[in-house]
Amino acid sequence: MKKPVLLSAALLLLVFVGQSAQSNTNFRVQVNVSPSDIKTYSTSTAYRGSLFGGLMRLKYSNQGFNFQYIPYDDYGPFLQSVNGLAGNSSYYWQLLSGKTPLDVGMGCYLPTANEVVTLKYTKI
Ligand code: B12
Ligand SMILES: *[C@@H]1O[C@H](CO)[C@@H](O)[C@H](O)[C@H]1NC(C)=O
Repeated sequence: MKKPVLLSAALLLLVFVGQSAQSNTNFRVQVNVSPSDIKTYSTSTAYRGSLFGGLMRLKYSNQGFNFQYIPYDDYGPFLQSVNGLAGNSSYYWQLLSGKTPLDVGMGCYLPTANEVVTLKYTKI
């Protein structure tokens, strides 16, 4: 007698879990200007959101992080400056996950939970 009730409750729960929004992805951003000038920040992006989203949230979170970008039609935003330090003809802001350079820009990259994404001021 109680079984159909339990079964419907279980089905409702499954439907709810299946359709509910997934939680945000928390990750960290390390700004590496030089070995003696490294700062780490915490941020988040939407579920399967972009690194760009995480940097925008970080900028708005008043942790003292700022950045500027140049939009490119094909590849999305190019990271031009971080905390006032801009790239030029000899240096650029390289994007890495741990020690591995990303093979896409910040508009295409989807950070995973607890990942450390590094923005490294690097000689071209
Ligand atoms: C040269 C080059 C660079 C140079 C550009 C400056 C220079 N000295 O010329 C430097 C070293 C700065 C660079 C950096 C990066 N690059 Co690059 N780059 C290239 C490359 C080899 C040629 C581009 C080019 O000269 N095109 C010809 C000119 C005439 O066209 P253009 O539109 O004016 O080219 C400009 C844009 O391509 C822009 N650019 C270059 N790389 C990137 C990356 C992104 C995300 C954006 C938005 C713009 C951009 O700079 C070019 C010169 O002004 C291409 C691959 C290829 N063979 O096309 C990869 C390529 C465009 N880069 C790529 C990547 C991933 C990056 C980085 C994210 C790598 C990293 N891990 O840090 C960084 C950008 C980080 C940031 N600050 O946002 C990817 C983009 C893929 C994608 N879908 O996002 C490509 C396709 C290589 C790949 N992995 O397949 N890059
Ligand atoms: C690029 O910027 C770096 C860091 O500010 C500076 O040391 C370098 O001289 C600049 N290079 C050019 C070509 O402007």
